[in-house]
Amino acid sequence: MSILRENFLWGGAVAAHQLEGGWDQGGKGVSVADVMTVGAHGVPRRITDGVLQGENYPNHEAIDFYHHYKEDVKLFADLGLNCFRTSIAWTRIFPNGDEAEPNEEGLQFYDDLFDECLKYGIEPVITLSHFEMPYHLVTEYGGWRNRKMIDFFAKFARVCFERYKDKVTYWMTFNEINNQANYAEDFAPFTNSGIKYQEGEDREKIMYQAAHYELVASSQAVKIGHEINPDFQIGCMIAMCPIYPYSCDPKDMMMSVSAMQKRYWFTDVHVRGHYPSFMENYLARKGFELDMTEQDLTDLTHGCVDYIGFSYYMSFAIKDHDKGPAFDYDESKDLVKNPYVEASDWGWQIDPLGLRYAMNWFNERYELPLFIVENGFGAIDELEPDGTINDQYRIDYLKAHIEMMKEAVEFDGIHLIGYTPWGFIDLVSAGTGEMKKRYGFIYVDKDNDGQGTLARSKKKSFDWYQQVIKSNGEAL
Ligand code: P53
Repeated sequence: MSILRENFLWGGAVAAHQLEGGWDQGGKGVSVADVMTVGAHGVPRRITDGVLQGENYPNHEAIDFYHHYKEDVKLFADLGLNCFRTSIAWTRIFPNGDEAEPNEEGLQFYDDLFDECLKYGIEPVITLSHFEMPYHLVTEYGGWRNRKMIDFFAKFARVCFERYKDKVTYWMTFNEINNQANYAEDFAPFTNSGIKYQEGEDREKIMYQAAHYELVASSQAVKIGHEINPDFQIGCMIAMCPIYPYSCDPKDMMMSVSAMQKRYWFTDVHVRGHYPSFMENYLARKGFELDMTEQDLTDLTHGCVDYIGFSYYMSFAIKDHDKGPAFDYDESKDLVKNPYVEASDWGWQIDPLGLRYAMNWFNERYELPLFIVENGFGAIDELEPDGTINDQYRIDYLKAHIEMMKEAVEFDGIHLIGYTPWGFIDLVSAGTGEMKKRYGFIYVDKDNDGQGTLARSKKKSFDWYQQVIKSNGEAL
C-alpha cells in the first residue's frame, strides 16, 4: 500500500509558449509572449511594440516542441508519466483573438498532440490561458482592461471544450491569475492580462478591474464546460507562495493575514463564487469603482471551480511596516528575507514544509481537492565531460517537496489529485526568458543566445523520477 492513492496523477507541466516554438506557423498569431525579449535575474524582460527586427525573442523557437512532439511524448512515456500538463496556445486557435471562426490547423495540432499522448496512456491536463493571450487583443482592446475580453475568452474556451471533450478531463482557466497582485512591476500585468500601463495610471485599480473580468470569464467557462461534458473537472490555478509573519509580534501576524488576503482573494472568488467581505471593504475604501454588474455577480455564483490547481516554488515572509490599522500590502516592497531558509540562484526561497503548510491552508479554507500543477527547481546545469548531467540538487529539492506532499496526505487528510513538476523538459523561463534557468529531467541543448542543436537527453533526475512514479511515490 502506498500513501498516495492508486490512480494518482503523476505528470509533468509546461506551457505552450515556453516550449512549442513555431510562433508564426500553422496560422498562429502573435501572442504576448512573442513580444518579450530575454532577461536575466534582476534584469526584466522587455516588452517591445510588436515583433521588432534584431531582438532576441526566446519564445519564437523555444525548444521547437511543435516539430519534436512525437519524439518528446515518447520520452515522456519512457519517464512513466500518466498525465501531461500543457496549455493550448490561444493564438493557434484564434490568431488575433477576435475572429468569428477558429483556425482549423491549430485545432488539429492539439488533436494530434493529445492523440499522441493518449496512445501511451498519458492524459492531457490543460490550461486555457497561460501567459500567451493574443497580442492583437492588447493593441486593439487594451487587454483585460476591456470587458470584451470576457466574450473572446468564453468563445475560445467553448471551442476547446467542444473539440477536446473526449480527450481531456482536467482543465484550468487562468494560469497563476494572482501573479498580478504584483501590479507595480510590468511583467505580471502583461503576462496575466495583456496590460501595458501608461504613465500616471492607477495601476492597482486597473489590475482589480482586469482580474474581475477574468474571474467572470472563468466562471462562464466553468459553466460552459460542465454543460458540454459534466465529467469535466475544471479548476483555477493559483501561484501559492505563503506569506509568513516574520516574527510572533502580533503586528507581523496581522500583516501576514492582510498580505495573504491581497494575494489569494482570487481563490475565494473562484471557489465560493463571490467576493470576500475584506475585498469589498478594501475596494470601497480605496474608492475603486469597478465595472461590476449584477449579471457578473450572478455569473460568478454559477461557475465555481471543481478543484484548486496551484504552483508551489517558494514561501515569502513579511514584517509590519507601520502602515497603521489597514496593514496595506505592497508586494513589490513589503516582503523580507526569511533567515530560516535558503534560496536558489534566482533568489527563490526553498521551503519544502511550506508546501505542506500551503496545502493545509487551502484545505481548511476551501475543502476542495488539490492538484499541485507546478513545483520545481530552476538551476544552472553543467554538462559532465561525458555529456551527462548530475542534477542531484534538483532531485534533493523535489524529493523534499514530495515528502511534504505525502505528509500532507498522510497526516492532514488532504485530498490530492496529482503532482506535475514544472518544466520537466527544459524550456524557456517565463520570468527571465532564459534557457539556462533549467527545471528539466530532460536536457535540451540550447543556450540563452538561442544556439544549440535542440537535441534531447536524460539527466540523472530522469531515472530518479521514473522510479518515483513506478513506486507511486514510495521510492524517493
Ligand atoms: P520561471 C513567479 C512566481 C512563481 C511562479 O518560473 C511563476 C512566476 C513567474 O515567473 O511562474 C510560474 O520560468 C509559471 C510558469 C513558469 C514557472 O512558474 O520564471 O506558471 O510559466 O515558467 C517558473 O522560473
